[in-house]
Amino acid sequence: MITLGEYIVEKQHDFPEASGELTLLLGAIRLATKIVNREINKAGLADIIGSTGVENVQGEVQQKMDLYANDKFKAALEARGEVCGIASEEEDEFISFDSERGCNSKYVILMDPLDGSSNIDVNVSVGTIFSIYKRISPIGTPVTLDDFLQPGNKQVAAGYVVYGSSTMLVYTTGNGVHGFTCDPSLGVFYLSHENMTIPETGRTYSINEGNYLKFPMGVKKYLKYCQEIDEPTQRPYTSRYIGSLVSDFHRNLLTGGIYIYPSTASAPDGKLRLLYECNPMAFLMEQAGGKAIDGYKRILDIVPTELHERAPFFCGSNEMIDKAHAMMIEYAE
Ligand code: AHM
Ligand code: MG
Repeated sequence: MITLGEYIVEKQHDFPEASGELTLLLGAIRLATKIVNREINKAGLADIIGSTGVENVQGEVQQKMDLYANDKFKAALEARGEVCGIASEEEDEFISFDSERGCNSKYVILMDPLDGSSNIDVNVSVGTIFSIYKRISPIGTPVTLDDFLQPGNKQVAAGYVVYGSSTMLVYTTGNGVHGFTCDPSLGVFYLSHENMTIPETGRTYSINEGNYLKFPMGVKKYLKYCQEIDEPTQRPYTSRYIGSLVSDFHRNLLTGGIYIYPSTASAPDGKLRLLYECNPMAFLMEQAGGKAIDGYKRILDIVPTELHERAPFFCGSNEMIDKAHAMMIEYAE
C-alpha cells in the first residue's frame, strides 16, 4: 500500500528543478483536503449547509461550505509557504502571499475549493479542483495578474478531489494521471488507481439537457446522434448528469464518456471557468489519453485575459469528442 505522500516523494525526480517544493505544495493540498472532507462528511450535523446569502464576483450565491473550503485551502497553502499567490472561484481578485517565504516561492495555484456545492445540501458528491503554474514574474517580488493568466498548456500540475461514496484525490504532474482513495479510519490516501486512462470511446453523455433549446445547433445534432438507435456503435448512449463537474468527469474518466457544458443563447461562453475548472480538467483529460475542446479548439491553448473568464467545455473520450467536434463544425451557425 503506497500512500499519497510516499508516491509524491517517489515521483519527485520528475521535477529535479522543483527541489521538493512541488512535493510540499501537494502536501498542503492533501492536508486541506482532509479537513474539508471531515466537514463534508458531517455536513447535515453541523451548521455548514445552505447559503450565506452573499454573491461572489460572478453573481453566484456562495454556500457556507464554499467559504469554509476556501478558507481552509487558503490557510493551508499560506502556512506551508510554497506558493506566492492563489486565485479562487470564491475570491474576487487573486491573493498575493507577501511574506518573505511567499515572495520567494515559484508557484501560483488556482482553485475551485468546492465545486458543485449546491449538491452538498442534498448529500450528493462535490469536489475540489486545483491548477498549479510556475510564476513568470521574478522570484522575490509579489505576484502579478500575469502569473495567473497563463494558458493551460503551461500547467505543471493539476488535480481534483471527489468527495463521493469514497473520497479520492486524482492528480497529474504531466506524467500520467494517478488516483488515491482515502481510508477514512486512518485519514490516509492510498494509491488505488495508477496511470488512469480513459477508454477511446464510451456510452455515456453528460450535459444539462434542460438547456437544450438554448444550445448551438452542433450540440443539438450531437445529442440526437447520441440518442439514435444503432447497434454497431451501441447507441443510444446513456445519459448521466450529476451537476458536479468533478463527479461527472470522474465517472467518464473511468468508464468512457463525454461531458459537455456548451455555450448557450444566454451565456455565450458557457458556465465553467477556464482557469480553475476547464484547464485543470483538460490537463488531466489529455494526460489520461482523452481530449478537451471549447467546441472548436483545444482548451489548453486558450490564452486567458481575465481571472474568472468562462469557456464552453467538451471533454472526454477521443472518439466522442471527435464526433461532437465534427458536428460543431458541420452545423456552425
Ligand atoms: P459551481 O462552481 O458554482 O459549483 O458551478 C460549476 C458546476 C459544475 O460542477 C457543474 O458541472 C455545473 O456547474 C452544473 O451547472 P448547471 O446546474 O447549470 O447544469
Ligand atoms: Mg465550480
